[in-house]
Amino acid sequence: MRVLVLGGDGFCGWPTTLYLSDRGHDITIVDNLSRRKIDVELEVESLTPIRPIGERIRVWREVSGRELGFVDLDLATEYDRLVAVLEEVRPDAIVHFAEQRAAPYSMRSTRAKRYTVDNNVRGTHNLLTALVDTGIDAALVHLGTMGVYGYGWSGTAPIPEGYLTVKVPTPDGEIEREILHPANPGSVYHMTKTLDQLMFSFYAKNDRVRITDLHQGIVWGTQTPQTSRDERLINRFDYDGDYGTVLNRFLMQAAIGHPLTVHGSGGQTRAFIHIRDTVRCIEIALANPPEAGSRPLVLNQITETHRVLELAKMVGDTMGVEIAYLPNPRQEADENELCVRNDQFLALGLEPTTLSEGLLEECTEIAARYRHRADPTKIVSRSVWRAGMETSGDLLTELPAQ
Ligand code: NAD
Ligand code: USQ
Repeated sequence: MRVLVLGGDGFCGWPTTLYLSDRGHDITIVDNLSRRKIDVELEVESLTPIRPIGERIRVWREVSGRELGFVDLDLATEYDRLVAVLEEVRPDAIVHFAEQRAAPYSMRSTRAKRYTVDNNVRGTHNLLTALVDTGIDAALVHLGTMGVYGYGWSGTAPIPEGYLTVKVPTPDGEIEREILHPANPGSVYHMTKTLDQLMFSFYAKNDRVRITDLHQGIVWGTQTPQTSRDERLINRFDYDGDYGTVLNRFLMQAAIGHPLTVHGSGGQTRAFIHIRDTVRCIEIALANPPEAGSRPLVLNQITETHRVLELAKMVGDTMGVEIAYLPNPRQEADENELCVRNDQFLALGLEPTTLSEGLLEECTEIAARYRHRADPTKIVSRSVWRAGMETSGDLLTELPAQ
């Protein structure tokens, strides 16, 4: 297939690009490199050294013999160029990763809130209108989030895959309907994903765009077999208070001897998936698009759920580091249950990679290899959900000697 990977320079997009290329698909990356620019703004870098995009593509050609296209384009602001790229590439499928994806970043300032909404909502809408405008019938696979469902709303009831069956009282008795699961976002970032869902519903209904929305959990790990082929292909490893996600942060913190930064009591339960399963899920979704005219296909892209404290204890016990209970900078429940259906991916052949399979060690090894690149003053999360919320001071200001 000819596949456009929007956001193909990012943490999920780069390994997906290499995986799909390795499987024989023709890939063109579209990315405005905004994620790299946000690193400059935040004065932090991926723990792993990320090579410039041109070098990444050159090295992939050297090791695999395969070409990758690249277009530096802003999905949210360069509509005419987007249309031109679609007309030139005429993709069979599009994978859409190209959004501002950090909840803490989206809450750090009014400017960041406005940027996140403008970037994500306009980008997705531009893509949908461009597909209609050009008449290109490409299957669209979008990376959504488990966070659209919110946490705790349905107690211990399993979260369905996108749609909830409800009974509607009418004067003639109850009728049954399937509706989009109520949206319950916990950050401006998550809110943009709930808006994406509405746009997908409309364009699937009105214009018969074929859309799969993957409600992905927190991705952990860093390398895939493809990104491991050459150090210059290495994937991102975000560890800072805005972009680092919880399990990778704990693994990195343990590797540098930093106490594990549990927010509040650590009772939050979240869904997780390893990066190797992310790329596989995308391949599965590309191979199984919905029919034209049907509602968006929603798949929960997760393999397991864990409580934050349980993860901290597991990492802390294995690696001999302490847990620090910090004031939670987010507005979120102290504790929640989470039970998630993921039957569709399992039925389509996903074989889940779980926490216990040696990948924790692999990830810790990478963190240890690049520990010298860590800036301990970037670790504590300081983006607060409401002005005046308390945050912790730095727990370390210098890297401890090894
Ligand atoms: P990332 O920030 O590493 O990658 C996103 C890429 O998109 C970046 O390379 C960025 O430069 C690009 N981009 C952003 N806005 C753009 C625009 N307007 N035009 C062109 N390119 C643009 O994020 P990621 O972790 O790879 O996440 C990818 C997608 O998966 C996101 O949509 C995110 O919401 C979703 N997701 C991520 C996780 C996770 O744990 N990382 C979990 C669930 C869902
Ligand atoms: N947390 C800690 N300590 C930390 C970091 C986080 O206790 O050092 C807690 C947070 O308070 C939160 C939970 O861990 O309760 C998860 O936080 P996270 O930063 O790992 O994940 P989140 O903000 O939800 O966002 C990440 C990705 C986002 C994706 C989402 C999937 O950045 O793109 O959409 O995971 S999900 O959480 O399923 O919605």
